[in-house]
Amino acid sequence: ARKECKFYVNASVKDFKNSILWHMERSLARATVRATSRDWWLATAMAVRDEIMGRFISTMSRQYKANSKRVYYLSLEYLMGRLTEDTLTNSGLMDVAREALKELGLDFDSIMASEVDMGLGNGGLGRLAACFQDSLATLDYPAVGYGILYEFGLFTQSFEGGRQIESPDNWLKFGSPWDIVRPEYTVKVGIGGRVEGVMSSTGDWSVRWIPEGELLGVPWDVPVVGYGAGTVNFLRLWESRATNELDLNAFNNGGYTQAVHQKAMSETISKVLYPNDKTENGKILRLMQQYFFVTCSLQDIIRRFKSLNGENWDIFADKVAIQLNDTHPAIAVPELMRLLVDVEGLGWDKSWEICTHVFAYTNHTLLPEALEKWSVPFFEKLLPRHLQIIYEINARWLSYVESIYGRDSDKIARLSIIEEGAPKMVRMAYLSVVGSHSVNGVAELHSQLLKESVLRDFYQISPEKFNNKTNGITPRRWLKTANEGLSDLITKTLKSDSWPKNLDELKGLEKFAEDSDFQKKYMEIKRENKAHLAKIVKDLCGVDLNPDAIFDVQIKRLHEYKRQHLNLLYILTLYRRLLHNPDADISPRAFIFGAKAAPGYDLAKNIIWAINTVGNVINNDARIKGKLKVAFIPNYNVSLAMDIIPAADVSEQISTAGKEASGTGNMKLALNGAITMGTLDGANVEILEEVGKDNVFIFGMNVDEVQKLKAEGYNPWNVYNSNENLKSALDWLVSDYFMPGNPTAFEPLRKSVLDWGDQFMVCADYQSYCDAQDRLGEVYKDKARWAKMAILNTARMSKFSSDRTISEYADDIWNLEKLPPRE
Ligand code: DL6
Repeated sequence: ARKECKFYVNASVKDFKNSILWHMERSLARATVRATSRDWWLATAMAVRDEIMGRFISTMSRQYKANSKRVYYLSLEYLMGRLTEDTLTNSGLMDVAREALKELGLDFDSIMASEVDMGLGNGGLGRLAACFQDSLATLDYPAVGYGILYEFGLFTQSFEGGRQIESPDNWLKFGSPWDIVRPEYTVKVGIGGRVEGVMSSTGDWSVRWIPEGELLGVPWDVPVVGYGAGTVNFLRLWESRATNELDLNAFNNGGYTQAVHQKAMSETISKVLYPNDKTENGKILRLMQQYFFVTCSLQDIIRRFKSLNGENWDIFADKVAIQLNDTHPAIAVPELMRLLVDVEGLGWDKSWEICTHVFAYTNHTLLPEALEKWSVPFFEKLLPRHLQIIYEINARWLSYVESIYGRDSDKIARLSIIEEGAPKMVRMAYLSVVGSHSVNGVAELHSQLLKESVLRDFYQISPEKFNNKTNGITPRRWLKTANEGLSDLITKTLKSDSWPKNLDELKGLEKFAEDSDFQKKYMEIKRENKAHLAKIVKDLCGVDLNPDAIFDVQIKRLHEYKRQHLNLLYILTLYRRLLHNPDADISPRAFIFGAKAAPGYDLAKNIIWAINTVGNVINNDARIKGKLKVAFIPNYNVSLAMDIIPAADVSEQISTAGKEASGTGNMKLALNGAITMGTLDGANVEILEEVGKDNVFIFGMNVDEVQKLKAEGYNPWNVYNSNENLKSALDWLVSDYFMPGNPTAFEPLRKSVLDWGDQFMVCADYQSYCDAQDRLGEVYKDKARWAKMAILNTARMSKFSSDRTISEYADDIWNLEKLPPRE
């Protein structure tokens, strides 16, 4: 029997088409003859929106009536991408919309391409938050995602002479049909000022924060439709506004510019997403952003709780679970304490018990530079009351530490939330650990390393807090929507359309892995996807790619630890080999990159420039007969990922072991049948476990070997001097060959892996990487074997559905029940 999935919305093509036309006229005041693609997209988005609004309202009222526990996901980033197509998939209206637009004489894909990506995140962490929202709604969990409505998302990237140029991403310039403003839930946010002691009528002392300034947080809701539309949750994103349009006093006193300045300052907070994915320490505006969205969200949570439960604080933790997505919202710990103690008048002990039952913290990185610390003088200036609270939390925590270890000053210094120094710093990760009942990493290996390294002392005191939640991705966006060809084949083969909700069903494909008919269909779809990507690449990069070449893909943020430059060294090695022997029997390769570098990260930008420059020479070298191509796709974002991933043959996951917490691109690519070329890092380890060693290429040192070599005293020059190919590649890079007249252009890159110590051990892993790449090239020649590997990757990825991840969070951390519709 066919497995069906229930969909809660329904519309005929005729009605949907009429709805689009209605919106074109009534909402957009546009005659169809003059309508642009953007108008058609807007009218279509509005037509879908209409269909899901009823589900949105019924979900809210269901959750309200049941007074169910909710999880609140606090994240400074949500990398949502485009919303319309995803909403069409999840509401089951995709075919209807396609047909309706077709009847209107329009091309669905080009209309959908008018939507600007909602790029309110840097990379993996923000995209994970987006996948989690999809799974929460799909699994019918009551949930709200809180964040900031940045006016400018992650910068737009272009290349000039191969170098990265950034420009602002003004995504909200014309508004978005998916954002619904809720002025009635506006909250006030204090900043700066001083703390005063006050005596109550009963003679008790209490403390009051008298902020110096005040601004407003205005919420905008973005509906999140679960697959089937049984549940429609929402993201609530805060926009900062000035309390008064203009400070009239200042204005009347002739201080017009000052009044305008104050307004501008208040509204600056939600202006722009910080474009670094790992380091943003020390920027006062960043701390203000963190506090702003945290207090808005906590005030909103408390308001909702009180409207249902009054002042029955005893049950607060039964109704509220709060997940801290990294340390960015860690200020929530002292802020909830302040709201409970100072504003609600609860005692310290009671408030602390509530906090530690409500909060849970996810760590996303081991890189020391990414562990947030804020200077105490900053806090004093901006959040004086919070600093007091943090000191109080720390004093109590350290006296507990002392009760275990005695006066061990070393231990105490290591476990203190305050780092001594000039200036003193608040360690946000420690604050998060102390204030939470759960601490998790995002892949088995990462969770293990957390316990052994950065949080070791905390693990020894409270091992029960620590757990792992291996990341996941939503199959709705990353397979069903992104790869329609493969989705249709899966649906037909499994005789099921419920697999997007139950990814375990994909295991049913295993028995077709060696079926030549299925292999043929599977690989034909891959080829179509490659041809589609080749067109995009031609358009964006001017590079011709041969769809029969191996599409070797590395898409992720540009960072030394991710080692795009190791990939480049192999490209140089292969190029050199081909120049020596243009007839060498190698599988033609297209190396495809997508990556943004943080604007202030010079070495990352140097790597981009080097890849573009080398690529340009290779792409124009007739001697190698088109066997090698390099394309760096500009402005990599979620939408481009949806075109690239279905077309990939190879997935480059080549970070230094121990540095990539998990990765999620690795999961998306493998699900779409790309074979992983990877180190034993992050979730690669679990991908290997799932797909089996015959279906991935593993190379390089593992974590123990990396640590051992470091301890022994690693010297990259030794590798360089003993490896002819490595030496040639690195020397070639700084010769006149690639940059006539400017041979030192890529000195920084070369120095980083030689003179500066090669922190990420590029040289050490070079030979092993080249060998694995060569092996891969050989295996690709055996078409049946390759097809089998690709199919088995798709069939064995079910563990990496974010539905599995979210179920684990709900059961183990949040103690959260599903609330499905009863209709
Ligand atoms: O957990 C999501 C994602 C992981 O898959 C990546 O491995 C990891 O690098 C990324 N972490 C960050 C953390 N940055 N900070 N802080 O982006 O998280």
